[in-house]
Amino acid sequence: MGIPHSAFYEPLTEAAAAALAVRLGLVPDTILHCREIGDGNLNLVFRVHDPKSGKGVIVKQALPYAKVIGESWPLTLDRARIESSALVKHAELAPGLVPEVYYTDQPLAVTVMEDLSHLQIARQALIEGKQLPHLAQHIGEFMARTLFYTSDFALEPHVKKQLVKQFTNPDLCKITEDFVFTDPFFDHDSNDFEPELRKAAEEIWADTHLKLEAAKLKKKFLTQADALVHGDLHTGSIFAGETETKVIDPEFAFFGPIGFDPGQFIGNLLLNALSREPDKQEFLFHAIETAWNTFAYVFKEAWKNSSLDCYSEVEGYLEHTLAQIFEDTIGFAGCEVIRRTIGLAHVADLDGIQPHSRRIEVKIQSLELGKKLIKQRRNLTEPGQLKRFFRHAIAP
Ligand code: SR1
Ligand code: MG
Repeated sequence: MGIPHSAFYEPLTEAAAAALAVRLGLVPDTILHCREIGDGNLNLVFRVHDPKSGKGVIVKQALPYAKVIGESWPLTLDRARIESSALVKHAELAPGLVPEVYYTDQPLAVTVMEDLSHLQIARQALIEGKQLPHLAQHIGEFMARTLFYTSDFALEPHVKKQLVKQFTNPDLCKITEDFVFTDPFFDHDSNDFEPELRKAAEEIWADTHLKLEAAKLKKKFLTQADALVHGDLHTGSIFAGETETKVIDPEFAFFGPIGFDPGQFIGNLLLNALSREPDKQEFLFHAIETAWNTFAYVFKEAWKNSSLDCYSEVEGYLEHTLAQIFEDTIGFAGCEVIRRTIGLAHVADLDGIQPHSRRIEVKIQSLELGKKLIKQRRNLTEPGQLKRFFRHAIAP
């Protein structure tokens, strides 16, 4: 684009973010609005917007520490490179389902991308009771395409291993290893929960069967380099509207187990279901079925049309692969549900429940659900079973 890259890192101000967008020719050099709108845990996010033309862009910058914890916790700026490379890869594999990247500056840890302000973060929309008619199908497609086409089923081994190198992401993986797969299962300082949940948390820490199953899932996350997973595919990483869906924030992307993304997505739909009265949960179970069925359908079609694996036509191999992904999905969903209830970084679906006594009741249900998803994941073989499982798991 002819714009010189910066030589060194410094956090942007609103004025500097606006100046960058003007320099890139993405917004006119008139009276601009620029506001830092980041509400996530890690980064600065500026929206630069020209009210006259309606044109806008997002300037996202990684901070050298985790915003959610504070400056005492350094965090690699390399995550900005991972995020922009993953957005580009995702756009290639799942066109229309990610924001367009206009510019990246690695030393400055900046990615400039499409403004999606006409859409709403899916978590917030679901909390408000919106149904997001295409969310589940779009996410099913996104997961199948990005996961299948970055796996050994679709790539030559050298190409795949080159990508594994490019997306090696140890610092961000460590966050997930700690906060999703470890700390909530132990009496760790990072855990965060209401005093009324202490007994339920202590039951988790003492549950050796649960810990054995959590250890197996953690091992998969650590070692199973199946495909380029988004790595943080909760409903806060998705913009959605009536017709459009865009997956954002792949800074946690790395080569991991295929079931991780569907597990996080389904886990977050279950968290939203927990926050609702039973007669308002139906949409979520339907969305879970649609997401999985779309994922499985698109994955199967890709396998039939594009698999390079000489074993792909061996009877039973595709079915075995999908059954294993489903089992992992349910287990990872269970870890996500527990972590968002007693670990670090909660979700508004549960934390926003009023009154306090109801919130505690629901969080206890959430822990029960999470435990059973992990321990009984092998008993579930298709998404249509989840509604009954859910009701049974949270029954008093
Ligand atoms: C310290 S970061 C906490 C969480 O925020 C991100 O969105 C990930 O979910 C991470 O685990
Ligand atoms: Mg994020």
